[in-house]
Amino acid sequence: MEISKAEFVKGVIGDDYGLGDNLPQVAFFGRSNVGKSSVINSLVDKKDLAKVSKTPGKTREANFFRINDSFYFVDFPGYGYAKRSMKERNKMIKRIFWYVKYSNVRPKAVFLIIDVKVGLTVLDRDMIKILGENKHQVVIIANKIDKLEKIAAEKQISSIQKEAPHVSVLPYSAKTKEGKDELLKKIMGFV
Ligand SMILES: Nc1nc2c(ncn2[C@@H]2O[C@H](COP(=O)(O)OP(=O)(O)OP(=O)(O)O)[C@@H](O)[C@H]2O)c(=O)[nH]1
Ligand SMILES: [Mg+2]
Repeated sequence: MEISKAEFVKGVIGDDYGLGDNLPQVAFFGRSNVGKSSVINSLVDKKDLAKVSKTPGKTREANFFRINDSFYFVDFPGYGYAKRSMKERNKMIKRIFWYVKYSNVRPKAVFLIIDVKVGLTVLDRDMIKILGENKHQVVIIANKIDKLEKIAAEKQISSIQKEAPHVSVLPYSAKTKEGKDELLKKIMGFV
């Protein structure tokens, strides 16, 4: 299935993630700068639906995009950006944990985006653990695969897969759109 319509609906700073229409949500989590906004743009074939930042850590709101009038992509602020104050980083992580644990809206799935060259960080592992404990469906998107040669890419994917054996890991590039069909298929299976 293709995405024929994608529109920005709103940015949420507080804790109210319901939009009053009960449409399903899929969430995109990940460290700052891993390409969350770029992945969303690549899926909807628009260059700047979600703001892509030269300076990481720019997205502060959880941004809601309505897709095909039938579900939402939620672009969460990145966690773990080193240049932010510890206090602010903790605040961000708390908000994400709150959404995962207590929000009135449960996402149908969480797509955890990582930079394939960096692999899983400590915060990503914590996130996977908490998502698992709260029975969320999780898929890891190993983004920026275009930055690795084929053999290095395969090696890195299998080592990420070994670290997170119960989660599927999708090689992806928001730049070349490698993996797009597989990712769309996964998303459509959840919503
Ligand atoms: N080579 C390459 N670069 C990418 C890819 N995806 C994103 N980028 C680049 O990575 C940088 C960060 O991308 P964003 O989409 O803004 O990342 P983000 O995770 O939304 O960042 P925050 O909102 O700050 O948390 C930008 O310079 C993008 O152009 C990719 O697949 N390949
Ligand atoms: Mg972003």
